[in-house]
Amino acid sequence: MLDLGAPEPATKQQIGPDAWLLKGFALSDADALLAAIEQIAAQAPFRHQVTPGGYTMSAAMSSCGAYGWVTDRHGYRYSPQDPQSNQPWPAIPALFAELAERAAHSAGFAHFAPEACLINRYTTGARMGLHQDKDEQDFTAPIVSISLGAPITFLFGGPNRSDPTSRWLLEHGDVVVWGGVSRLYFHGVSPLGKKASHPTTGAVRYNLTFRKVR
Ligand code: MD3
Ligand code: FE
Repeated sequence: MLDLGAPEPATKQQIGPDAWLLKGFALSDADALLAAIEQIAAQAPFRHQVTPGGYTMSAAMSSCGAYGWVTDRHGYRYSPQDPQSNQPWPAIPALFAELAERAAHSAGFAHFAPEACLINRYTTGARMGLHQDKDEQDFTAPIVSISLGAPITFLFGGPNRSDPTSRWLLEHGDVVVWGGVSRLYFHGVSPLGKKASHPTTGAVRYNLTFRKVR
């Protein structure tokens, strides 16, 4: 039997130094990903966390993997337990890890083994302001993100907060790999639009980000 191996994404678009948009890379796994998110959320429910500045995040979050990302009045950190249950986070499903590894490989990062998967859930108006992801100890590993559900506008800046931003539409099934210097670039997402919706999720967007933490 002829085996062509992993299918290449329809388009692999470079959006920054070592940052690659793999359009539709997760499309064929999208239903299974959404079902797995539902299972994870049954164990570790989505919650609106509060930042050290006292601001309640508009995106609801959960996590799976050896570590989850936690913020409260005391600061940001990775924690091996869900502070809401004091239990370990649910394991990263094999499908998640395989997909993230395949995406990283396709962008030139071999042997990516995520230790944490953060799950963001956006409803109408939810956003994420410009920020850097700096709570991990190893910036040489890439971050892989998977978008599911309603489309959103992603803002991609540079190494300084004041750098100009480019805008990219992230749609159901899109995967982005952020490595190299892009790994520390400022980024965020615009508020989820009032008309943004997807046949499967309605007016909800999920984003999975896979990270090496230590
Ligand atoms: C670029 N999430 O969880 S995903 C985050 O759509 C986060 O939920 C956004 O920013 C979301 O921290 C954007 C794309 C993304 C994730 C991590 C990055 C882009 C990144 C890290 C470095 C550079
Ligand atoms: Fe981020």
